[in-house]
Amino acid sequence: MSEGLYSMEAKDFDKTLDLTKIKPYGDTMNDGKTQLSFTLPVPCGAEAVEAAKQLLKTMGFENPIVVYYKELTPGFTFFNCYGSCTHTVNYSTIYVPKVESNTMDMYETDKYIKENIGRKIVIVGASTGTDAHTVGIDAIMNMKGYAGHYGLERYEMIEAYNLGSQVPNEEFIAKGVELHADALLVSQTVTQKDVHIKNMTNLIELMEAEGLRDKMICCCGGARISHELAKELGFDAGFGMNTYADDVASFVVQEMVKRGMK
Ligand code: B12
Repeated sequence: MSEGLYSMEAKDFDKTLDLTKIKPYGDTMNDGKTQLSFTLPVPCGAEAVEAAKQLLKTMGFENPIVVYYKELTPGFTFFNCYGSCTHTVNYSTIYVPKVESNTMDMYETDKYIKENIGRKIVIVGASTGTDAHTVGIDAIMNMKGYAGHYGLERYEMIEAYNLGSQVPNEEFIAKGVELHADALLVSQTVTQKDVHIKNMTNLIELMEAEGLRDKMICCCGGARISHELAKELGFDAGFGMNTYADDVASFVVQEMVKRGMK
């Protein structure tokens, strides 16, 4: 066997896992290996590659390598890079607020509604404001569901209304009132320039102004939505990526019972 990496044995590699100092794992523990991509507003060429490497060093990456770069349009260069992260995070002290409910499947939720609420509940959902993305709210509401989880339309004890996308907040609230909604579900995908924050804040303000806020449970979801953000904005719960109808349905019905909503 030749020199260098090939002559190393498993015992030569770092295997220490210290949860107070975690960093990215590439080939071996604590090597910090990270892949990242970005665009710089400069013409494609050697100077652009050097600028990308210098930027990586400033970000705290050792041994920066540009593995791919391409002109996007004149004056703009896209990069894929690797580097070894020099920073660490104390994982053991991390606290993340989460939705506190027991997640039940569709059958369990239907049974829970029958036993604890005694009537069908009404849930109205939409992708609101200027947001045109429907796949997220469809994943939660459509009969066929998503990734093996049935959507709310399939639940025997839930009347689910999916209003689609780009629904203005005023229209969304009016529909909720008309249908006697127990819960409103907002989906937000576009977060550029914090457009989701403005839109979701506006919804809560309108509901408060109309004296409706405590009459309906308000949940939001989307790839960049967290429970913490949702609570900050005045929602009851927020659901991020890898959440399903089960999660939000379980939360809504348990919250209804907690609040005595019959
Ligand atoms: C498909 C798509 C589109 C389609 C949408 C078609 C449709 N009918 O929905 C089209 C082509 C129309 C589109 C348009 C645009 N898009 Co687009 N799009 C995507 C794409 C590729 C996939 C999104 C998706 O469907 N994901 C699958 C679903 C299932 O995931 P999800 O939405 O996260 O939902 C899950 C959870 O988040 C959660 N969830 C979601 N909502 C809710 C709600 C509740 C109540 C609950 C409980 C849970 C929940 O449950 C779901 C299941 O687990 C993403 C990139 C990507 N790969 O993610 C970009 C992306 C979302 N789009 C983006 C952008 C910028 C746009 C445009 C603004 C582009 C433009 N300049 O025109 C426009 C939107 C214009 C507008 N007014 O909204 C950006 C958003 C960046 C940002 N964070 O702001 C992304 C991330 C692409 C990118 N990297 O830049 N897009």
